[in-house]
Amino acid sequence: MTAAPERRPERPALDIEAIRRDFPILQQQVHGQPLAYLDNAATSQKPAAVIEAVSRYYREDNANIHRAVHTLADRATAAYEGAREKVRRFINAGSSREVVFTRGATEAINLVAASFGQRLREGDEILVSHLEHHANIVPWQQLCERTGATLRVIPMTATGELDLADLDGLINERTRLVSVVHVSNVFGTINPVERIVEAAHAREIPVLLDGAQATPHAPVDVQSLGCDFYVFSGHKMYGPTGIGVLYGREALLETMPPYQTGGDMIRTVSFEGTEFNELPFRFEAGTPNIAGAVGLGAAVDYLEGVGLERIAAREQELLAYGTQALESVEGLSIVGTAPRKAAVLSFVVEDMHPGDMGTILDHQGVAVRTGHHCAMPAMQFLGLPGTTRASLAFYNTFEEVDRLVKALAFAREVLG
Ligand code: 7TS
Repeated sequence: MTAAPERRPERPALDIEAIRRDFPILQQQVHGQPLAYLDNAATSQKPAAVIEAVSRYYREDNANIHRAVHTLADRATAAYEGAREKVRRFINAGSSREVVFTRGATEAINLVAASFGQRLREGDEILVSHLEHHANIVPWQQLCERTGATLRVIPMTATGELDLADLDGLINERTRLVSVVHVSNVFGTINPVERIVEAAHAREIPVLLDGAQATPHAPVDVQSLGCDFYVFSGHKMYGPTGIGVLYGREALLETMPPYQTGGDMIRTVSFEGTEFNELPFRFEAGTPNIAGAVGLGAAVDYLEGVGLERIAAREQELLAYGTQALESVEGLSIVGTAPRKAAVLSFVVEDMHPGDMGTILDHQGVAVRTGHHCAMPAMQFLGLPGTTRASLAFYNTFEEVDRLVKALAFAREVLG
């Protein structure tokens, strides 16, 4: 190992110690070591404000929404719709009619594939990229199998970026939808999605952006991105599991048939037929995850309190430090070296299997993810069975990065 990289001073505006105290789970030890939680791309930890909002909802306000006239039902409805408005503001959607609550990014994509997908015919094309999470591949592949449409793929490069050289050839008169990831969960690459939106819109083709790894890390503005759909998960942005969002442009959502059917998504039902409810309720059949939405609203409040700009700046400092620190580890190669990245560090170490390494790191109190990261096509392209991935959040510290590097050196000793 070479000399330790230079540390930049902590930004005085962000009190990391105070922030870490907001996250009860970070205070624990694992295998006798302080927990260094570096698996934030899988799911991030929850601040007490989110945990308490969910708990308070169940303790004080719980009722079903949009139906009864009693006080608790009013409060529950106000809390759920209040959360929708917070999310609308958070992504700068033009209207809360464009914010549909789902179980997560996966369900949001499945919703679009099931509903928007009904207009697909044999010979049509859906364009995704080689960098996608399985959640943005399999629903389209299944849709293509059902309809006879073809799945086309924007290629990737060895650096974990999109190869857009032939973008204008890939988007053609048969393309019905372009669906690409905003920020890669494996490599951290921030894709030039504006360029893709522009190329697709030149042919009036709608674009879905998978923002699961974007919303936790930097401000997202769906109107300035210009996308038609934007999906994300609450649990990756410090909110609860089981809640996520589909943003859809109102004019487009209006043209789409329901996804699931049942209660709450209807206006009138008789045995002669059913009239569907207005947006966004038309896409939210059944009792939704009310407490989850409330928790997501609290996560939005928390993120806005800390400030997305400050979070992005802090994470860029951690990324720069972590990149330099990992490069000093003998035999280690960082996988994914795009110039614009979120704080994701995927790597392989010569002669070491990622799975073994994950276990040894865990015994040092360092939590990382190892494997294919639900992006097997990207791994296949790189000829790798998997990587080890440290994904950082603003509450992580330079010391935790140092502990990762130390634990890696230890793993090399044990396994080497
Ligand atoms: N899209 C991207 C880019 C993701 O990273 C993930 C989850 C999903 C979609 C699916 O999100 P879900 O909340 O619906 O499951 N990514 C990861 C990961 O990188 N490690 O574990 C889950």
